[in-house]
Amino acid sequence: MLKPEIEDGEQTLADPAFRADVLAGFERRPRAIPARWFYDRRGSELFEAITDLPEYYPTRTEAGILRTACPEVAEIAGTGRAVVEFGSGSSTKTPILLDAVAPSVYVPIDISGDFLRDSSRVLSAQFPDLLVLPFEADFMRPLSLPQTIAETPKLGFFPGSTIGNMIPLMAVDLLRTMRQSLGLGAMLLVGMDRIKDPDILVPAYDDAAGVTAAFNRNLLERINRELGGTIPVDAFRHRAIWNDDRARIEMHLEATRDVEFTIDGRPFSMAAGETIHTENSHKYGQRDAKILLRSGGWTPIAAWSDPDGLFSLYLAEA
Ligand code: AVJ
Repeated sequence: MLKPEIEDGEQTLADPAFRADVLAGFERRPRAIPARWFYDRRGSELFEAITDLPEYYPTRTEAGILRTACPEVAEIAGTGRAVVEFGSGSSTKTPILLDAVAPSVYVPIDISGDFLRDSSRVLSAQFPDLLVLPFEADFMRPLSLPQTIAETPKLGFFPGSTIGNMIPLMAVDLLRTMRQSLGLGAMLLVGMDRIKDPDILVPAYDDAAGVTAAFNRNLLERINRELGGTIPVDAFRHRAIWNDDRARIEMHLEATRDVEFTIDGRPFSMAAGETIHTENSHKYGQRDAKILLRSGGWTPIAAWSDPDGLFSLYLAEA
């Protein structure tokens, strides 16, 4: 995913929602900023680099599961569905599903029009017979899909364990919203990362090469770039911790000394040791995942995992 034509260091026009989330996030205690703001151009590049790290198993594991599962998904879901992807088409996973299901229509949904246009162009070139209908929207809200596919049953696709970024309350809300958006007779294929030994989980979010640390700190750089911030980024340390009680990896940025800075002209200060909570990545056991799906109005009908039980893929029906 590439966001074009912005030079590094150039002050870009700030998204008012980004500004509001950052200011509110520094005001509250504990300080917290929603994880969705990681993904500016630099953040998306760093995330791509994370997916290639030896410690970060989810992406390659899920791709492996998809290669086995998708032909079976096609058998269960049948042909003639429109595939609707929530968070638009990453480079490697979407083609695996499209190859197996051979839908006539593919609807990638993303909040960023730039990413959406880029990934749609790539997929259209790869699948010349596929009608690609990019849809720029916040998939957390109910959406009306194009009238042309009103009668076509949908197969929702929500890979990458993105659902793990949400606290369960929000995840259930989203599942219900998806059910409403996808309509009667819909199915949903969703990837969830599993609970496992913290000795595997923590390094996946705190890699030896420091790419995840750079990804986390880029949020502060983005604030400086887009909101005219003066945060001393090198005074912050990346932290990844396993919260066993809530079954999630948390990422934080910890001030290593007392710091004072401004964001959009407003003064802020943090004492050494204080943190900003930047991400949750919830992990679900197989029963947890099924309860979550049912709570969101979906009936699980099939599940697939890798041989090591690191990651799972679920197929559910509305
Ligand atoms: C894209 C949200 C699934 O939680 O594993 C990777 C993001 N953060 N390394 C995840 C992420 C740090 C990733 N998701």
